[in-house]
Parts: sequence; C-alpha cells; structure tokens
Amino acid sequence: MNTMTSGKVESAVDTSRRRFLGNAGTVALFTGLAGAADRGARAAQSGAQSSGMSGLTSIATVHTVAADPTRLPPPIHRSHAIHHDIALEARELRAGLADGCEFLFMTWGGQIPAPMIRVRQGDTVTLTVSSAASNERPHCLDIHAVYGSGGGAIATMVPPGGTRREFFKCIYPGAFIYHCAVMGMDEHISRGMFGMILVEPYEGLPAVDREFYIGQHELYTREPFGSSGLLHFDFAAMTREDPNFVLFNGRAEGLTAGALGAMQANAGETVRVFMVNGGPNLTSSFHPVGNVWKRCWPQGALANSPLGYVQTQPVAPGSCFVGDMELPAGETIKLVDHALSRVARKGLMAEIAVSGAADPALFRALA
Ligand SMILES: [Cu+2]
Repeated sequence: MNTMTSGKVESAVDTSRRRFLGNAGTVALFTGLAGAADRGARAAQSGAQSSGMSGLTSIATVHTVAADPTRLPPPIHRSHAIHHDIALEARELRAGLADGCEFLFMTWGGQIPAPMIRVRQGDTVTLTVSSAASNERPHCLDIHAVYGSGGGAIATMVPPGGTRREFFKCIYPGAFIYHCAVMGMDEHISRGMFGMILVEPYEGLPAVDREFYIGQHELYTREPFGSSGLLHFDFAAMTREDPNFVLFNGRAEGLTAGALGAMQANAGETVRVFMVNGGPNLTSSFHPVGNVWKRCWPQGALANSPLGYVQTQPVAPGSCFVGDMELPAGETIKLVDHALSRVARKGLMAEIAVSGAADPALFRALA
C-alpha cells in the first residue's frame, strides 16, 4: 500500500526544497488524512461569519501558496500495479500575489499548482477529497486521467467541511491536469485549483538528475498589475480573457532569486520540468531562455516518442508538458511563456540557477 499522506511526501524533501521554503515560509504544502485535526481547528475558529470571497472572512492568511517546485513524488521503479490512498483538501487562502499585494486563492492542499499525484499505468487509486470548514464555496475534481463520469467531478463534489471518496484506475499513460469543475470552474481554476496527475508508462521515463514541477495560470483582477493591498477578482476581464497577471505557482515572479528562490541545479546535469497549464484561458508558449527542450513530450502525451531540441512548445489550458534540458555549464536558465508581454508586464517568470563554471568554448562575450 502506497500512501501519499504528508509524512510520505516529507521524505522527498531535499536541500533545494529547504532553500526554497526558507524563503517561502511555512505554508502546508500537502495535506493527507492527517489534516483532519487541522480541519477541526479551522471549523472551531471559523464561526458563523461568511461574506463571500470579499476578504472579510474567516479565510486563513499564509505567506504564499506557491508550491515548492522541487517537491514531487519520486520516479517509479516497479513493474507491477499497486493501489494508492490519496487525500486532497480544498483550502481557500489569502496569500501574497506580488510584493505589497494579496489575493484570495483557492487551492488543493494549500498550494499552486496542487500536489502532483504520481502513479504507474495500471495502478488504482482511492481518492479522499475534503474541504476545509472555513471555505465558502463547493469544490470538486475533474481528473483527466479518469475514464468517464466527468473525470469524477460529481463524485467528488464537497461543500465546506465535507468529505467524499472515489475509486479509479489509471488505464492510460501521460501527464494529465486535474482541476476544480464546479459551475464557476474558470474562476476556481484561475484562483489556483489545478494540478497534475502523472501516469508513468509501463516502461517508466528516462532517468534524469533532477525533476521540477510548476504550474501556469492567469489571474483576472480589477486592480492593475503593481497595485497594493488586497486585489479583487474581475469576472468581466475573465470573460474577455484579459488578465492582469500571468503566473507560475500563484506568485508574480515567485520562482526567482529575487522572490521565493530559484530552482537549483548543477552544471552537467539533465533536468526534467513537469508543467501544467491551468489557464483557464491562455495557451502558454513555454520556452527556456538560453536553452532548448532537448527532449519533450507535447501535451504530456508520454505514449509517443518525444520531440528533440524544441525551442518553444505550446501548452494549452487543460494540458501538460514534460520536457528535459541539458545544463552543460553554469548559467541561469529562465522559464517563460514566450508571449512576452506576460513576462514583461504580468509577472510570469521562473529561474533555474545552474551552479558551476561558465564554459567559454560554448559562449563568451567579445569586446
Ligand atoms: Cu473549486
């Protein structure tokens, strides 16, 4: 029995995670069944007050909801199917969006993107979906790796304080999005309710030295980029598909040395990036500045042969990307959406800091 409760995931912590969390604060990144006590405490303190997602609520405040990109389940090295017990808790949280401003996010497990679920083709899952008692909205999950039944959306519909369970079998391989699928799903996804379930093919994936997991989405706010205080959701802007923020992990330029910390790697390593695009509306033109995707699987379709040496790969909303990069010398590789106004004006940026010496045989500036 493999469980993905909080204790299990803690074992995957490494030094780069600690570096990231040293900046990111103490937000709980993954909640398993052990979160029940926490939910009870929230219920006790939430009281009867509720006034919508207005900011005048019992919703907890955390420093950030940005997921640690180094925190993901390890690669699978087995040749038989197993059963997984997995728990996800919906949490509505007030958190930093950029320097000096906050937003009311909706999350799974307190993080954006939601925790990566990693299984092998043929594995089965019992999923327990709960909702913090302090939440104000119902939530549910459409999991693209689930056959039929709206990806489980009806079976997992939970009101605040509720719990539902479902069983499913992962019959096809690939990197799939899972996302909230209530009536106002576009708002819920924009606010952060999306993540990835990785169904490894029977033969597994090629080995790499490091793996990272990030999620892109866009936020529609009434206030322009650069505003301070608590920002408010703008439904008209969402209808126009005209966001003020385009983000990795719910934080403007969060995964950079100047904010929560860059991802870390060493020269000579090969790294893999798992990216899920929640959208809800924008396609990402996913590009590593100063590098290429040496090997990538468009749409996370792992049953197919990968593409080689791709500069910019489209990642549609409601889809995923798996790509590998070589890092032959010390450098900082920036991950961007090459629709560059999103980088220059809307907060989209992540960095991989590559330790090691530069190699003048590869590149050098000339006078
Ligand atoms: Cu929701």
